[in-house]
Amino acid sequence: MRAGFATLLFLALAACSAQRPPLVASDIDLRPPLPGTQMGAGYLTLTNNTEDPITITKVTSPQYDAVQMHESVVENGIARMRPLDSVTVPAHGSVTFEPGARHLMLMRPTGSGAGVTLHFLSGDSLVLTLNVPGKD
Ligand SMILES: [Cu+2]
Repeated sequence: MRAGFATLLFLALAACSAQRPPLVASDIDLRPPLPGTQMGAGYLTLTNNTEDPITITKVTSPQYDAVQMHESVVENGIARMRPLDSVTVPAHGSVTFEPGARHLMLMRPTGSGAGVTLHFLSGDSLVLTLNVPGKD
C-alpha cells in the first residue's frame, strides 16, 4: 500500500512537470550595465503553475557578484530603490518585474560568458534557472 502510494505520487509529479514547469519566466529583458557603470537591471514576468505560492528569497548569477530584487518607490518626490527580502508569486498567478517598479538589479559583472544565467531560489531550493543568451 505504501509503495503503491509512492508510485502514484511519483507519476503524478512526473506528469505534472512534463507538461507545466512549476515556475515559468516570460517577457525577459536583461539590461547589462552601461560602459563605465557596475549596475544593470532585469525585467521579466514569473508565472506560478502550482497550487501553492512560491516565495523567491534569493537570485544568483555566475555573471554578477550580486543580484538583488528591488522596488522603486517615490519618497518626498524623490525616486528611490529599496531591496526586497522576498517576492511571492501567488498560486496560479504572476509577478512582474518592470521599469519603475519591482525589478532585478544586476550588480558588478564578473566578466564570465556572453549570456546570463539566473538562479531563483526559495530558501535552499532552486525553483528556476534561466539561461538568457547575450544580445549582439
Ligand atoms: Cu534597483
